Amino acid sequence: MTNEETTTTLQATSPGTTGALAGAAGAAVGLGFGELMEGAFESIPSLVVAVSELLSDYTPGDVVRFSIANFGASQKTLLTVGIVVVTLALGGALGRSAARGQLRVTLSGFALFGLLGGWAAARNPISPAAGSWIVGLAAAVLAAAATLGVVRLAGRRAVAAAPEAADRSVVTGTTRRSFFYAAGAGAAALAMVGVGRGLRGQSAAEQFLEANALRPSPTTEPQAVPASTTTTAPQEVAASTTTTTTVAPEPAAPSVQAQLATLDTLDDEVAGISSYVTPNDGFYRIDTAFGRVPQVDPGDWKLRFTGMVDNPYEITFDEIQAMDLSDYVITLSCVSNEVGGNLVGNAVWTGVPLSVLLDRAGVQPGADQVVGRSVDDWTAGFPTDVVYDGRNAILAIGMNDEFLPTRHGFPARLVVAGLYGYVSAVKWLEEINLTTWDGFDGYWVPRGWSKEGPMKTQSRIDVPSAGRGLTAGQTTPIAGIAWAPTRGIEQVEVNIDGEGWLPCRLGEAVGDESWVQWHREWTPTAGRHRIQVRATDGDGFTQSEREVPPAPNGAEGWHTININVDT
Ligand SMILES: Nc1nc2c(c(=O)[nH]1)N[C@H]1C(S)=C(S)[C@@H](COP(=O)(O)O)O[C@H]1N2
Ligand SMILES: [Mo]
Repeated sequence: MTNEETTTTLQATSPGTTGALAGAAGAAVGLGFGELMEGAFESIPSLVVAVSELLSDYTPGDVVRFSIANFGASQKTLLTVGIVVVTLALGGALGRSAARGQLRVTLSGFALFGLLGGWAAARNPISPAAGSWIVGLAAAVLAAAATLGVVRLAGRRAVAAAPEAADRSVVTGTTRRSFFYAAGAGAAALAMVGVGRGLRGQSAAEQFLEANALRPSPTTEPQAVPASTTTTAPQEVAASTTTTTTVAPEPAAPSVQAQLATLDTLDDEVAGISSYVTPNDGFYRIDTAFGRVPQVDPGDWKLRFTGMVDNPYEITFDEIQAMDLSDYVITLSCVSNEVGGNLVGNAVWTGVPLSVLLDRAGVQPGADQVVGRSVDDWTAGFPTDVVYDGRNAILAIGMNDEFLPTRHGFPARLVVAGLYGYVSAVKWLEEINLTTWDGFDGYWVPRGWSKEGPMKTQSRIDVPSAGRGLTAGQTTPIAGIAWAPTRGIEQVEVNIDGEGWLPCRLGEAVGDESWVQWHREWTPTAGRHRIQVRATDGDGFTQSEREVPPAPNGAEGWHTININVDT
């Protein structure tokens, strides 16, 4: 390369490239600062997370309903990546303005960013408002300073290298130099993210979980009878008899732990079937929390009973642990679970009946809705009747013999048998509010999902799974799960190639609020086969072929798989 060519290259560089690089790097510095602060202060949310929450809260119901229903993990990642990309792009545009000397545009742009970030962080129910605003605005100041810094440095070097090309009103820089400085700012941004992650450390919730184990549930005590039967029965007896007779104690049913110990499940028998109890780390997770799930310090936490009750009260985590805890096997499913989907799990929940807690509060007449509210201000409401109709509606602190994992609602959540999670299963619960049915709509209701969410009867084929090689003439299991809490599953049938419904063998289950495993052997011929499943619940209702999408109140239809069998 000759000297002359070098000069030409320098003169040809555009302020646009320099500015875009500088602005994107500046925006990265702002975002990185947010991550650093999130790591340094437990209550400050990441700016990216805060903006994700903001966007998801203000997304019109229809969009949420049809494209990002109930926020699974992949939609969240997409949104987060999208926010970072858009922020860098907008930063780039602001950087270009800076390089063209339109300082006012750049500064007001970053100021808007700061206001948006501060507002998004401050409106998060867990974060302190003042601290959030400071972080948002400081991030914007740093972003603007980094942008202008890179533009300056790159510009100055260009002027020094090619003085004859210098135009004071338009700062030019070489692509290489601006890239160098922008990369420096970008590295600083990444370093802040790294340090932030390093600082994050263990939350009080995680420390508690590491140091404490849920006390083992008794294997000999009778299974808890829903409180409605124990509290209302004596009154009925007193009203109908004149002599004072004591109610005979119920025959001691074996505890859930004892039942589980001898339960004849299909776990060991059928390879590939969903285990009867879903392990905690394999249990689906659905919630609106972005980034780290809420970390609740059990030492500070209280659950409040409010609204239309005679005695509003609060209860601590220690007090709940000291109560009469029982185990309940309850299947939980998400309303957005597609036919054949995996947003469903079966767990042994440890807790106390909600009726016991509500009776202590004294539910007032007309309070026909129970609304649970989480520390992150998510809400779900269900009819007060379901607490007293004999099903298990519980405040849970344990899941499969452990305290609730943070992902699943530590320190306490609701689990109501027979209701989809979106109308009942509040995680990180902090308030139970009694109100009227019309007095409040839970989080997903104004977003287009039904106000009532009774769980539908559903079944799923686990094996054979598409893509796994089967050989003609070799017997193989067809197996899966079926659920209809609180009705229970009466029968499961499969239909192979439309040749008629064949009954399946059911595994044992604890009660009617749990899913059942089902199984049938099959010796296929070579070629393509279609397998369908349908379940009949304890009410005698059989799943119909009609296909219904998840919105607005749960999917319907027969799970159908197509399988190729080799010769
Ligand atoms: N705080 C809070 N609780 C929540 C939600 C939420 O977004 N926030 N989502 C609900 C939904 S839609 C479902 S399906 C269940 C899922 O519970 P899991 O994540 O423990 O499986 O939690 C419910 N509880
Ligand atoms: Mo859900």
